[in-house]
Amino acid sequence: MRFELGGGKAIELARGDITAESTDAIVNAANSSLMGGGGVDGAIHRAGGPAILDECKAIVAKQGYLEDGQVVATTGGRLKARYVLHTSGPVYEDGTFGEAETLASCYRESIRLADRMGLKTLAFPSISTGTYGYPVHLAAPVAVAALAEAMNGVENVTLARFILFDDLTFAAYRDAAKAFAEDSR
Ligand code: AR6
Repeated sequence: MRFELGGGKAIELARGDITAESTDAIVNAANSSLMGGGGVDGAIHRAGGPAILDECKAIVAKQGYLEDGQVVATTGGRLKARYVLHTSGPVYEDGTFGEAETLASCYRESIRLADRMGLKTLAFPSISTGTYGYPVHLAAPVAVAALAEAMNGVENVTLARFILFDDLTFAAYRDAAKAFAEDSR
């Protein structure tokens, strides 16, 4: 499913496994330690191999833990994607702890970093809606709006894909993207 943003830019939604994506970079829903974990983080480290963790360790040694909503880049190791952008989403409490702002920052800062790196295509998982407990029907509209807004503000990134692991998550993002497209007409 594809949503045109104008200016030759688009957002696509697909069901699937993000480790198989051949976009220039994939985004990892990591945590601030950058030491790997379960969910999509575990899958990316398994598929990409140990080079990714080595690079994460070097980043933490140099600049300390990653703040929530911020992003750092490593190479993709054995992945098809050349780079992995690691971001730490918010742990969802009840929505009053700035969770939406932090979640939006993950998407916005990933797009901006990819753009500074000269990348054109990027794939995202549904950040924070697994282990971190963000209800997907609340996360999806935040994610779609933040991504569309950030893409409109950059030069190089022309395609962002949401790669969604299950039917419920896909449906939530499809509904959010349709509503966003209608609202922006
Ligand atoms: N491809 C695409 N999406 C996936 C994949 C995959 N291979 N595997 C899982 N998902 P989660 P979070 C979906 O828990 O909530 C980790 O331990 C999953 O179904 O991976 O941001 C980190 O180290 C869900 O829809 O990330 C952190 O400690 C979505 O990815 C913590 O979990 C996000 O689920 C981050 O939690």
